[in-house]
Amino acid sequence: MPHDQTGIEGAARLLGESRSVVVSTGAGMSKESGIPTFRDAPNALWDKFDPEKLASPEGFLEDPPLVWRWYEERRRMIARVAPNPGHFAIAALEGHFDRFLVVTQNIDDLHRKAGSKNVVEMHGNIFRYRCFDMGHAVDEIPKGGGEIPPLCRCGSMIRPDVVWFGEMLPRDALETAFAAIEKCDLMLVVGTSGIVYPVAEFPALAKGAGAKIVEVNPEKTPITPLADEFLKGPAGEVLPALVDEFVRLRSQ
Ligand code: BJW
Repeated sequence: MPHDQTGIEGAARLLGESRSVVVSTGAGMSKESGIPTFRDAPNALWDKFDPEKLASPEGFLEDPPLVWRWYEERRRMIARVAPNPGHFAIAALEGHFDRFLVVTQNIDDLHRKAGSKNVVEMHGNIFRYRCFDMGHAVDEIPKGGGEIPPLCRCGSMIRPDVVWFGEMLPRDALETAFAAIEKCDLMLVVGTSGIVYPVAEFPALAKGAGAKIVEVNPEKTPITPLADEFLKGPAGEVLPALVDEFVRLRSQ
């Protein structure tokens, strides 16, 4: 057994007692799909690249072609990968609850590709574009993913529609997330290091509002002390086992 069965049973029982669930996911969720995480070695994105340079408005303005190329390369790589069993397990849970929301920091669209319907993207989506100055949505960019950012009809540079350090998160996404967190009975936190705000504070907000917390991660994080169940292991193995156990308990 690659993971702790007692923890799985406890977490499945907590799910069984819940009517309203929020699932908060980070980069570890997509690691088994082949997308590197940002911070956990080896091969983390931020080992090789400076986050302030590549994921901040200042970094973009300093070297637009560098940032544009970096995101185009990542976009092409992400377009080739598929959801993993963890994404499918979360999608399979959705129909069992009165309210169920996936709040993801990931920009890869894999929750929707796995069939999740109620998804809020806190840090944007790498398959969308907008312009830097005005935020105009850009439906089509010239084919071929050139070496420099194309220009919007307003003359401003086009950028990926993701949230960089120092930028506000989308207001709608924040409002939807906060409303669901306030009312949830359980928050399932998967594959995030829990250090990037404001999403890092979601588990504490949920706990403060009376929710149970279940965390899935191969490593402990700052969220772990809040967890009622910590399921140590990779999302692609732990989540299918958790959903199987939840369904087994339901059918008893
Ligand atoms: C597995 C696994 C497996 C491995 N299965 N798990 C309050 C206090 C302090 C600072 C701030 C604060 N409020 C705002 C800030 C500043 C800043 C911030 O938080 N900085 C911290 C680093 C200190 N936040 C912001 O700037 C945010 N904006 C904001 O708050 O606006 C208002 C404001 C602005 C300025 C000042 C004050 C207020 C915006 C944050 C935007 C983050 N953007 C990025 C890039 C997105 C685009 C892109 O992809 O390029 O988002 S940074 C990067 O980190 C990315 C991620 O979404 C985010 C979180 O990373 P995540 O998902 O947790 O990944 P990792 O790699 O860190 O962790 C992976 C985890 O998976 C690990 O735990 C592994 O163990 C685990 N794992 N394999 C399950 N198989």
